[in-house]
Amino acid sequence: MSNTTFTMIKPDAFAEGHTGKILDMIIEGGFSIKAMKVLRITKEQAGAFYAVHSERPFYNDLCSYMSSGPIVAAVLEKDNAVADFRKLIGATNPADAAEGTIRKRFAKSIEANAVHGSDSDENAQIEANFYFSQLERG
Ligand code: IDP
Ligand code: MG
Repeated sequence: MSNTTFTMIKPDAFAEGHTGKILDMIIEGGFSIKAMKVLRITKEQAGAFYAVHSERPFYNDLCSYMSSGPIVAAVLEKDNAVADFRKLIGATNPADAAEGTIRKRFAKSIEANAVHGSDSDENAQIEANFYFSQLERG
């Protein structure tokens, strides 16, 4: 599965109309979109998705934020997808994100940082399965 990663366009970026430009950067970056949908998740679903962070001080705010409006969820393919996508999105904190990255361009804060990207092949699989059935993923 080293050719697959999972992303979300987060509520602030979606609400501000950055979806088209972000998808363009993803496609220009050499990724193909294997599955994609717009949806809203509940705070409980956000809590399950980010369960790994449940002990962190920002967890409750993060779950409220991620359920505050529509998001885009997508499965992406490219050789070396996980690492290359983390490079394309940039550091978690936009203050540390490199020029030309999606977060540098669109993130508003360390929390409202525009996009999600999986951090391992294993999590890419788990996260894609969280949002998409096998049928939807093809
Ligand atoms: P990542 O999205 O770059 O992998 P993680 O450490 O996995 O970063 O954190 C998950 C998400 O939690 C971040 O994308 C961001 O939205 C939020 N977050 C991370 N660290 C902080 C923080 O220190 N304050 C507020 N929100 C944070
Ligand atoms: Mg992470």
